[in-house]
Amino acid sequence: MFRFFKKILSPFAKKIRDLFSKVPDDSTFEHLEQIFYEADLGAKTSADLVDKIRGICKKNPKIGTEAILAFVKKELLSGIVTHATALKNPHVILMVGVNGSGKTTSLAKLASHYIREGKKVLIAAGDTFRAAAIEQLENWAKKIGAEFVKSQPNANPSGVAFDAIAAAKARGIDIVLIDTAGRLQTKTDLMHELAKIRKVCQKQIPEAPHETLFVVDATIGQNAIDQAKTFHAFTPITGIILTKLDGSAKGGIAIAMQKELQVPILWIGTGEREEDLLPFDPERYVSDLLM
Ligand SMILES: Nc1nc2c(ncn2[C@@H]2O[C@H](COP(=O)(O)OP(=O)(O)OP(=O)(O)O)[C@@H](O)[C@H]2O)c(=O)[nH]1
Ligand SMILES: [Mg+2]
Repeated sequence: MFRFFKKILSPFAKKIRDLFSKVPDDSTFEHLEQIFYEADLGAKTSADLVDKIRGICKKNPKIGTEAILAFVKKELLSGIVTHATALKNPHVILMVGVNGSGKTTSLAKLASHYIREGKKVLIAAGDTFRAAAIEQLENWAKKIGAEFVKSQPNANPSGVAFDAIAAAKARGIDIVLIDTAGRLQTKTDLMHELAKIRKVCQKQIPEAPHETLFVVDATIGQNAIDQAKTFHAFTPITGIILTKLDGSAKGGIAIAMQKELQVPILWIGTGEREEDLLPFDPERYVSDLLM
């Protein structure tokens, strides 16, 4: 499964190795900053890292490339949050994010993951704005064998969440996954609606939703961080799903996001099929980044 990460991440380490195959000078460090920046590590992290590496090279001109890479690895991992979620019964997961980020697909992938683990899963069509969105999710539910709760198009999404959790309690469901409509983080009224959905979940189970997962497209680069910050301000995000990493050559966004937000990336989307979802392991990821 980690061959995927290696494929997208290994050019990063190769570029650094090539760069340090010669005695470093000022242009080496400029180049290095560019490599970090292009990998989507963000301007500040890139500049800070280069300053530190420049200092190390000055102090120890004979330091080898592998030692530099080991230092980069340590730095990238510092401050990265990890987590373990204990599943509640029923365990309620709310999916949020901007339009087209991959919420519905990721929800189906997660549902499929839990079903393969032997859990009873119920999916709630909380994106009530479009009939097509309800249909898309219903098709997934049929395909993967999940129970399904929906409303009429344009019904109140909070009502669907409320009904879904009630049904889950009555039917002994383990996992409830609630889809929501995509929304731009600048649309304040829609952002407030997310808070309403959360409140209604709490009427059914005081701790619900147990997870609020922010789904974000890796190919949009640093904008992902701004999006996440605004969502986080309206509705506390407990984890991130980074999608479409198969379409991005820039693995650094995963590191930059966690450092900036202090919210763990839990899953990574690597394609459009239900099995294209990988759990995110920062240690392993950074190792592959620097292979
Ligand atoms: N290549 C690739 N495509 C993905 C991935 N995740 C989702 N997609 C595709 O991205 C498109 C949008 O996915 P959806 O799951 O419908 O996105 P959404 O966030 O639910 O969209 P809205 O409900 O319209 O806001 C679909 O064509 C998906 O197949 C991924 O990890 N990799
Ligand atoms: Mg959707």
